[in-house]
Amino acid sequence: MLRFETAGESHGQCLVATLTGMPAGVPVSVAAINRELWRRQQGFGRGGRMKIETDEAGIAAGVRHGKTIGAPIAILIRNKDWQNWMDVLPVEDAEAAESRKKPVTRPRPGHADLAGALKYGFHDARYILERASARETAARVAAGAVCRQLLAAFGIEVKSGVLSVGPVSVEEPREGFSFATLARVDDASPFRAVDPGLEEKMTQAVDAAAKKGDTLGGTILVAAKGVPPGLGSHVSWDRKLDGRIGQAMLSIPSVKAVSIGSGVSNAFAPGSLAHDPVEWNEARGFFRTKNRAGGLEGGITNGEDVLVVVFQKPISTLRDGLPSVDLDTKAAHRAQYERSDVTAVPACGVIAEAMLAFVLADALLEKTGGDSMDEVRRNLDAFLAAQRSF
Ligand code: EPS
Repeated sequence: MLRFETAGESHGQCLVATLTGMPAGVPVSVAAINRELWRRQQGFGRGGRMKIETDEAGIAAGVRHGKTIGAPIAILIRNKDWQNWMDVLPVEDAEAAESRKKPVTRPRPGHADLAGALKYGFHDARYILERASARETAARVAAGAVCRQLLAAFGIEVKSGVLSVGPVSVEEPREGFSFATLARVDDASPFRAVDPGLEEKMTQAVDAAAKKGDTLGGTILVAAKGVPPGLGSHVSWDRKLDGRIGQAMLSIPSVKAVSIGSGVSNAFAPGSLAHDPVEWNEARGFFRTKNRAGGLEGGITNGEDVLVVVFQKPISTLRDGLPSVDLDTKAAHRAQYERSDVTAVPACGVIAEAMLAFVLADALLEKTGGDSMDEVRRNLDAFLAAQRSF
């Protein structure tokens, strides 16, 4: 139903997001998009680039008088750093352009540099890293911010919080995490940690890594509240919503694993403790006494909160460079250093929220159909009424 694409390189003119398939009449606030872009730029351990940029969305299409019109939405985010790279990455080739290039010939293990250079046939990984850079995620966050506004109109809220950075971690409770785990997350804090008491230790861990020229990954809980039952389907592999969430999360740079609810710890638990008992009462209908399934059974939402844990590897750019090989000479050489972050776990949480908002908005529209908000609302209300009288 819903599609989004991004274009743009880290040091090009701008990033672009297009979002197609939104019904007409979704209220869109540019300030709310900019708030999400601000959140993505925060966090202790970010590199120098975040001091250069103040990301702001410009909507070029699809929104008029504060509401979507059903047409494709186009959002632009300018790169302030472009002015420092105009001669390095010009659109049209120019005289002496070759001498202004900033080639990357010693690929970073863990980065797209080598795989991309081999695949696209470049002996300079510059074009690869320009697009592989996590800068692209600003455009995702902008598109996701529009999806959040659709979800908010139906009482669905998406949030995240950092569970761990490097070795500093909260423990998963026996009943699993919940939306309430996120109650104390403060967007203005250095880590957006679910336990603010851990932020000092996280700061020390990142400081210690930075001193050694090292980097740190971490884990994040991403959750959605108010999700109706019946999104996704068990009937085909590609309609299972947990699979679609997994794909969306694994597409985020540096994310290498995803757990739906207590998916990882359930693999080590007996079935009697892994699953969530079903109860029923007049007020709530069917519900669960806990939510280790993360709100998804058979690839279908069950009306409980959707819970996802995202695992981010440490950033692959290390100050001293890991062992690598020069693309031209094939001689052993330390990997090249490019300005980077020591950790970006808090930002990863904001990006994961955007991706979850997109997948849920897509699944909601798939369930309801509808070209206008009125139609979506009518169809959703009818489905929910049928669920209540089941
Ligand atoms: C990022 C922008 C990039 C990096 C970082 C995230 O900007 P620059 O390369 O100019 O410093 O700071 O990207 C990476 C860590 C990476 O490996 O690409 C951003 O906007 O989030």
